[in-house]
Amino acid sequence: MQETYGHFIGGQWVEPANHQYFEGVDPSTGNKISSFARGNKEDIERAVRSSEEGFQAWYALKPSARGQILNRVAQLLRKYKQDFAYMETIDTGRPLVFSASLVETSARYFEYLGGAADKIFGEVIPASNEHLTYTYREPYGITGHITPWNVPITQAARGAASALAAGNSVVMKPAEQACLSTLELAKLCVEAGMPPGTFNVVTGYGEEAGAPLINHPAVRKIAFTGSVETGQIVMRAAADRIVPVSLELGGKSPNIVFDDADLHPAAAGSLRAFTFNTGQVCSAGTRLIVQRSILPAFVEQLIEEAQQIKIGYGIDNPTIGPLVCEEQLHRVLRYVEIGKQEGARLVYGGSRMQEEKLKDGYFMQPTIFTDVTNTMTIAREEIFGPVVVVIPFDTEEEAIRLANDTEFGLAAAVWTENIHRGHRVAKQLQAGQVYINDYSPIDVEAPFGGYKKSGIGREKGLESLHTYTQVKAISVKL
Ligand code: TXE
Repeated sequence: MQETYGHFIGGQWVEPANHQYFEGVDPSTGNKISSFARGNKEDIERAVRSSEEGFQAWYALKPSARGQILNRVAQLLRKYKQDFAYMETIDTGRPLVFSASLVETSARYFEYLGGAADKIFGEVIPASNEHLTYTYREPYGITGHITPWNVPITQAARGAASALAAGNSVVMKPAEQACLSTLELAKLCVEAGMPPGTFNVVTGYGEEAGAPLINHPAVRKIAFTGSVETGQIVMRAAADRIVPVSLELGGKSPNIVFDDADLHPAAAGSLRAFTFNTGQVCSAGTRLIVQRSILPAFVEQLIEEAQQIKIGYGIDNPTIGPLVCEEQLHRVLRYVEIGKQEGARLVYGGSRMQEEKLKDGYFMQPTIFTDVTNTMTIAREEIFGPVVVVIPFDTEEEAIRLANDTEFGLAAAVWTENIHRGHRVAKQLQAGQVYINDYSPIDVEAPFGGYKKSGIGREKGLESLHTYTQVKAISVKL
């Protein structure tokens, strides 16, 4: 870890064109951790130019050679797991043990997609008897990635590993709130043998560094994860240039608990669903839809579970750490006020932590609202903090209707001991991922992405290789 970071372009640290830096802050203490380059259009220009060369060198390699390098990245991530976990923790506040597990997930992205690099097949198509018709899946060239701050290491690894496995080069603009691990990951890729320029990182603010990246004519594919509002800006920019865009946006994911569910694991899982990473997860289960007959017992169990949560500095391995920055804390607390004003009943939490040790950090209690209707603001808008709304239902049809009554569609869950009902309900839920009797995003092998306003396209799994390739059909007269 360095005191000052430049951009990572062409395999080296590069000073920002305007010589300006901004401070990264540890959300547990409010203390500065490092200074980061404040990128602008000139820096993006430089990164894209370098990435053109990077693409030529990377795509010239045999697919299996690219795969071997990606596998080496995975090995190095494991070798430096503790260092990366520490960086993630001081940058985001997340408990160290979870950061370490996310470094392992990141290694898995490189390993899994590295293994796929030489298995991106075309097809022979029986079009006519006089022709041989076949397809190639080809990379786009330079891909531009804009990532958020909630899980920076896996966001960076997920997009980069897929794009690189497919033969593209990458220019990434991580979120200004947490960019440390993305920079170090790009450096690690060079250590693993990736040609310089294949994976460049420009840090800075959205409008200054993100906008020139998505508008750059040489960037042939854009991948964005973040808010719906910024996603719309990204999509408009992509429309102006007619480049493909994949978007992974927000969520307000329903988590349905039927009265035949095993109560204890359902309550524990439902608590994890909205508190993991202090609720800063796009697929968090934030609308808890509970069958009325078990509502009092379930809420009581949920509160009991919430009381067990330890809040503290990520480095001390609590259950949850702080929110990522002061702005996010205030945003979440504003939603708590809106919930109260709308008539929802606050039955647990709802406040910033006042404890002496925690008062300078951005900590808040897990928060549970009952007496919520699905039309309230706190049931409709993504809060992105450890806040859940509990909504009752009577029948299976009503549960499905409530679950789907949202403009989002990223994830959903169903808790029931009735296997027929579990599958039946899962099939009717409008979401890109559905969990039955669990609330835990599936590992790197399964596709991930949103229905409705939660996004377009899929990351993760082999499906992500389709996101980062275009198809060419060739026909030969026999
Ligand atoms: O997001 P933004 P913010 C949601 C969550 C959160 C809210 C706001 O509800 O509370 O969004 O977070 C870059 N051109 N999610 O403001 O603005 C920006 O620099 C190009 C859900 O942090 O979308 C950062 O790198 N880029 C989400 C990235 O976009 C621009 C995770 C995301 O920032 C830009 C994060 C512009 N004009 C927030 N403006 C999820 N789906 O996981 C900003 N950026």
